[in-house]
Amino acid sequence: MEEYNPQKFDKKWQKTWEESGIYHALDKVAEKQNFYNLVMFPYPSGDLHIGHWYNYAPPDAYNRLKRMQGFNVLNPIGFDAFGLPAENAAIQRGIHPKVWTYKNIERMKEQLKSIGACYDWSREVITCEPDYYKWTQWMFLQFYKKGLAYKKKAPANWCPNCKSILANEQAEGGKCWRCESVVEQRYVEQWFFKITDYAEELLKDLDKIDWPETTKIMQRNWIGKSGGAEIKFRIKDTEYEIAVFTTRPDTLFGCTYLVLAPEYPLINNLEPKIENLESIKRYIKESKKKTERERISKIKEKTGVEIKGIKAINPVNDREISIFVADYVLINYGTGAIMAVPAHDQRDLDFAKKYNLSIIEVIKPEKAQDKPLEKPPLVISGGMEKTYEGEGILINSERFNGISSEKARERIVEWLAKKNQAKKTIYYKLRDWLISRQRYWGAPIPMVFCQKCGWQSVPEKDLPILLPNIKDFRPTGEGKSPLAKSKEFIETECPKCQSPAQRETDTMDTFVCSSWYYFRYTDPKNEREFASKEKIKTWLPVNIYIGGAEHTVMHLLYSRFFTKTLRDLGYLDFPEPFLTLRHQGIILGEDGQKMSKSRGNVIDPDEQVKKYGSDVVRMYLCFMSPYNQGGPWNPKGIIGIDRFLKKVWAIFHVAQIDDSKNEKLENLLHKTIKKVTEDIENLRFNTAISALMILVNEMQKFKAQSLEYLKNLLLMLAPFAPHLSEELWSSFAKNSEDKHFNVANSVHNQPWPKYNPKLIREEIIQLVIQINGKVRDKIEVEADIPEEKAKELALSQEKIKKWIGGRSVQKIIFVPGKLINIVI
Ligand code: ANZ
Ligand code: ZN
Repeated sequence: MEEYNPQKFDKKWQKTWEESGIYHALDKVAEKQNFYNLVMFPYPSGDLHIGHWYNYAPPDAYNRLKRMQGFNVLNPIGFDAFGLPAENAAIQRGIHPKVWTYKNIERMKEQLKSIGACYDWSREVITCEPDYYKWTQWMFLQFYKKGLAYKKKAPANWCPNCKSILANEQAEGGKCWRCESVVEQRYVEQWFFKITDYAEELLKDLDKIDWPETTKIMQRNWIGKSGGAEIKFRIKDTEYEIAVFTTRPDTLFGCTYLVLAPEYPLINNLEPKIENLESIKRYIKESKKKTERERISKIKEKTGVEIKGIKAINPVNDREISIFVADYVLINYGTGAIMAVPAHDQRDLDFAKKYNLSIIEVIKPEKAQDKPLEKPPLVISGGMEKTYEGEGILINSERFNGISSEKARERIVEWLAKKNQAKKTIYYKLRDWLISRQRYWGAPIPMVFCQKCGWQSVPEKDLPILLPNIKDFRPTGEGKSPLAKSKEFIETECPKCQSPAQRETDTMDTFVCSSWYYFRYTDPKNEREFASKEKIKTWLPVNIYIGGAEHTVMHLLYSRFFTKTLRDLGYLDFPEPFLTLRHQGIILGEDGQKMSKSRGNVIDPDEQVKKYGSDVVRMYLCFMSPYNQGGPWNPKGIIGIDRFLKKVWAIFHVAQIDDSKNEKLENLLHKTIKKVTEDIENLRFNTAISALMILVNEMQKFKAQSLEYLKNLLLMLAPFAPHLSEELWSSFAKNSEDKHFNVANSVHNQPWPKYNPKLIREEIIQLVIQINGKVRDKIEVEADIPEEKAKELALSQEKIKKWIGGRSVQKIIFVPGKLINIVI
């Protein structure tokens, strides 16, 4: 017998598939339903690692099922080629980013092809190609026209290592997403996209999409909707007022001072009245050095200075209270000022204790009695360690005493609103998306600055604004893009008045490029549009999107924003780009640790392919664990899959053909078809493979095999082991000349097998019926009887009816395949 040697045929089939164009998606196929299957495209990092394989190989099994089920599937791939990752790597190696990027793309393409996935390479998209970024720039211009792109001086996250400004999403927790350096604050002019205009819709539409709940929660928190009120505090003896944002207006009677962010503009206006101006100014200057993360840290001691000479008036009781500047209050959230309630807000309590400010408890952790208390308890202050931040009833709040905090929130705001001192408001934590990068390797921002006319957009006909091929592409470190060094690039004329003007030298955040690539795949060669409306309609929204969870508040949020904006611009008519989203887990080293070169636990997929062939690697990745969990690489596990495929190979090579029926095997076959179909549909690749293993073990017991069973086995293996299946399909067909095997056509073009429900004869089991834990009856039922049916059946048994004897049933516990317990 010829041995299983995938090295002999893997490459052959990959080449055949590529040359025949079998995986090319046609835009319209009569009687076929379109299905857009998308995987996150890689950035050209240099080498395909096992994580890439995990992102791409199991979804390919899913993809192949869809094809065989008769869907017209679009399964494209490309490269997210601009951006910091490629640029940093290029700088480290002293190679030009473009050279580096294209070299990597070439290499990664070869590696990607060795997965044997059915990508439609004819639609490849590379974001650093001018015919792609022309449209990235075009989108910028549409956003600008709509008022969704603007330039503003703003404090921004500066990564001292990457020497560039980062978006908030890329500096989560105060660290650079690329190199983990602690970011600094810089105050510079930057381009922004107004994603905040879509905050509410981005939040609301999460309910419309089938995404992992954890991912939705992260986006919800990132958008951070907060309902509350703005309360106005007058400043004594002036015409000024300070508005604060609070989510707890019910605690107003406990407000004992106000705090302004150091950047709060009113401080300038009040200067003449401030008695300690010097120390205030010093404090403001000091706080500029701190990052936002340091400022809001729960552990770091809170600092601040009282503004002497001015007082605020608490609108609920006209009490005079002090005003502080303190940097635990941020300028870019709410109104930049807060009312401090030390008894019920931990940050305020920490601060109050440090500066010896009074603490008034106003919420008691109790249920409301809905009538005012006879005698409210006394003011409690000092000695408090922990705040009570929950709901309760009001105390020390004059006529609101005894009312629930929820109700009091409404009533106090209504009351103050009449005096024009309060209004309900909503704030979002989401900030506008900062897209300027002072870096070379990105799409130039298509704007021109003219001394006379200000910022002007480049006329659309002049796009793309090409990224010049400059030698010195290193970041300057002075907050300017390397493009600023290229006179040729900068100098241009004003599109409006034709006088000399200068180009914007910042480039766009690479996440702009990746926010719309899935549209381009539908129409990758279009020179007049980013994609025609018709093509977009043909394929989008994406049916299923598979990729890592690490871009949850970046790529996955930005893409939703782009889709909504393009909808409002009239280019499409759906609100969400990705109907279903699934994340793969992470593959760990054999030692259960994260794979890293320094630990020496990295698995190189190329080596594995060399050793076992592509199918074994693919199939092992599908088999090793539930897809969304990942887990440690297990060398024994992959050997197991190797054995399995050898077994399959052997069955096909030693079998005598005998088409007589075998009832038991036939039932198992149909059960397996059902299970494998359902499991792949739900990305439960591991259990689908287990079912195939059971079937193969059973088949192995027979010397002679039925052609029909063999054929069905191959069809089910095709999504997981496409090379082996194709090889056996073609060679076996040649020898057998059987009608079952259509040699002229690839196994991957065959229809997916259907199971016959009649053949899946259910196993009959004994279901025990208990009442209050005591066995009272036994009935015969189908093993997989649904819960409702089992309960109904149990309750209708005469014996059971007698035992219940008209008493009411409290609860019914069902243990599938075993028992039912009726609690009365
Ligand atoms: C008084 C109060 C009493 C508050 C109380 C809370 C508890 P979220 O839910 O995150 O929106 N706050 C408002 N603006 C702020 C800013 N710019 N910097 C720092 N803190 C700010 O938080 C809203 C609460 O955070 C607001 O409600 C305010 O403190 C504070 F028992 O007002 B609260
Ligand atoms: Zn001009």
